[in-house]
Amino acid sequence: MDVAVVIPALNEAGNIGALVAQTLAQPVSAVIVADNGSTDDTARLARQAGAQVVHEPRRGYGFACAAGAAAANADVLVFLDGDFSCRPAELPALLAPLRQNRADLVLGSRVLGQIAPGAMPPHQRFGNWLTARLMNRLYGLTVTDLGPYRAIRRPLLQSLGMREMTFGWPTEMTVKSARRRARIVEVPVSWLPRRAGRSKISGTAKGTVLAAYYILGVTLRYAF
Ligand SMILES: Nc1nc2c(ncn2[C@@H]2O[C@H](COP(=O)(O)OP(=O)(O)OP(=O)(O)O)[C@@H](O)[C@H]2O)c(=O)[nH]1
Ligand SMILES: [Mg+2]
Repeated sequence: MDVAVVIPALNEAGNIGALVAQTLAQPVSAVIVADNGSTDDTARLARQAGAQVVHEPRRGYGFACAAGAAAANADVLVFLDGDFSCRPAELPALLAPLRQNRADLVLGSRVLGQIAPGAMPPHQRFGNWLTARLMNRLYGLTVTDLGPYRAIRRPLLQSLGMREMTFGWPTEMTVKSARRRARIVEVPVSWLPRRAGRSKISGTAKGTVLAAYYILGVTLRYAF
């Protein structure tokens, strides 16, 4: 099974070099950093560490993930954040259900795993819990979290016709896969506080409100 890792990154110069190096130490064939218009050294440091870098000037988490995915031709795509909040060493566990051919989409659950102190603010914990319950109710799922650390078969992703190019991207992937009756499996993953640099989503009021709005909107949109 050929695996490519896509890392969306916006101004992650303090994290990206070591993150790429640790990811390349895993059984993967490529690490693609989707540089979302960074104004720091993210692209150069990513390349220096051995990543393939694609540039996506349109701002948005989904735009970055989509650009990275478009540049990959592996059987399986893994997404992980560029701020070191996910552990590359947990990749084998994330990939196991795909290798065993019992999943098409594997979601890393931080609720089932370990959340480091200070890594997830209470409002995000509550919002994730509530939305996961709503998603389960509407789509017949049994998920516990809405995390970004995930692995998907590339043909499935390509068939989804992804449209949410900002905060709604991970949610759209999950609910459309559920609609397709794809096999969705959760595995426990760790969640760490971002190692360096500034928060753009959960650590800011604007980011939190926008993320909640998009995540809920997408959860409802594809339900009926
Ligand atoms: N918000 C945002 N993040 C982007 C974008 N493009 C890429 N990213 C990356 O998406 C990942 C998630 O963003 P974070 O700022 O870590 O959001 P968060 O995890 O909610 O917040 P903290 O971990 O508390 O900083 C990081 O790797 C960002 O660098 C973008 O356009 N907007
Ligand atoms: Mg983060």
